[in-house]
Amino acid sequence: MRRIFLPLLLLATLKLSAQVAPPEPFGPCPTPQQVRWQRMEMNMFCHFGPNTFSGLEWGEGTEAEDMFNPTQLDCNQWAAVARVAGMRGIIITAKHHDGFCLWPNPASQHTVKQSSWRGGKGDVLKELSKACSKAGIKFGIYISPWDRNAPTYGTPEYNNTFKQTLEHALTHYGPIFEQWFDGACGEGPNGKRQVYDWDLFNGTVARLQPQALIFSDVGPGCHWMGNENAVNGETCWSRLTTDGFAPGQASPALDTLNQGQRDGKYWIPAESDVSIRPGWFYHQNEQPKSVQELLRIYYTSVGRNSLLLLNVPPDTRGLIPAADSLRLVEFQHALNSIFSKDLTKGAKAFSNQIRAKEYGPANVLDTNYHRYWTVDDTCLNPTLEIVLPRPVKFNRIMLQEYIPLGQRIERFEVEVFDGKVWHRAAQATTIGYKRILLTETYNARVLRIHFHGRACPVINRVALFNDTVSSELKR
Ligand code: FUL
Repeated sequence: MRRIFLPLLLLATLKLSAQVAPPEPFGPCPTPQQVRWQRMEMNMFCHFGPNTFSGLEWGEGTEAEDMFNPTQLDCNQWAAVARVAGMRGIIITAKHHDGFCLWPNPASQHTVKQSSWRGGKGDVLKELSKACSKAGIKFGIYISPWDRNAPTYGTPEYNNTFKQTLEHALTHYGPIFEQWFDGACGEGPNGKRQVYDWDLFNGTVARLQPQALIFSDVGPGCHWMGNENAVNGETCWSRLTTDGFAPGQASPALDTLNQGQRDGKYWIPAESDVSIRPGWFYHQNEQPKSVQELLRIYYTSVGRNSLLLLNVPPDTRGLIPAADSLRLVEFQHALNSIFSKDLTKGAKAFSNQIRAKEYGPANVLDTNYHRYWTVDDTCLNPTLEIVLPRPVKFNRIMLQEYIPLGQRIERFEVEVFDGKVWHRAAQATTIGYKRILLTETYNARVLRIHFHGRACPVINRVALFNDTVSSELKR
């Protein structure tokens, strides 16, 4: 009797607990593509084109096609550098404002085909897309709507030419993970400003590459976060109301882009684009940023609920210069030395409220992305306690919300017990996909986090790290 009863009882308990439903999603939520994209965390941007050779940042559009003449182009080297640096994707300036196309675009007379580079047979998009797929890196393209070369720019006809440009680039180089649009707009030869047909442009991307995220000032896939220094708002909602706005001059205010909107209607996460060098394009006399500066960039972008798009410009040979690739190796080494050792190892987690066994607090300590701690729907202010197996020195606290169920936390406080007294270590607002708090160095035994949610918190990770490379960074 006992022998039958026990397994049955166990089964019944398991079944009962398996029946406890997860929390309802809160507010607008990401699509599976947006979740996959956010989890990439860091991508590489490559500005490459006639400006690489002229030393300009914005080409005039009148540059001779022959100006583009990389002597040793090797996109496998770019992909290898990206991989070593921990980047998951590469986005290239397939066409910048000067209009020059790095692929033989039949909708333009200003492309690699008209140049004498490789006898007019060269195609950077072909080489890079191949190199990326070989290296297991995703491939994305930046195609500037502003075109200082196109004769029809400034007229409605240009929108159709631009659509054809998109159509060609989006159908010849395999899957595109992100289509990058900037909002820059100028006047055409007729002296008129172009009126962009964004519905046509976005619709073309959605039709041909439905899985691609569209970046612009206002999304719809992900949005510019308002500056080019990768300093995201400490409060950063992945929500934005973009109705009535457009990329460029009609975009929302910069601080709105920087912080997102608590009650934004759509899920449009932030992307931080920044260059490893002062310019976007390669200039001989410029140097890459220091590891300290790159770490700062990481903390104020990835650490504040944003994806980092780090520009690393190839030089006139068509290679990423040694100074930059070396710096990226050092950067990756620093990230690894900080984040490969989660100091909560062996810790135990407790909470004052539990929804069901499968949503227990221990879930915040494992690395399974889809396992999270959550509480009853009505409990908006639970407390989580992490008891460390021994006193642990740390100065970085990482938290992650399980964003498939929306962004729910609007405030939280962290207290730390060092064996004698409690310290108020941090007080912050949003978490989102990832938040890294930069604190004093504590020698802690217990960590207590008080969450304040707009709906019951859903937290999939809490981790502690000790950064000895840039411990002077405190925010
Ligand atoms: C801006 C452009 O004007 C810059 O040249 C650069 O490409 C930057 C990433 O986007 O809109």
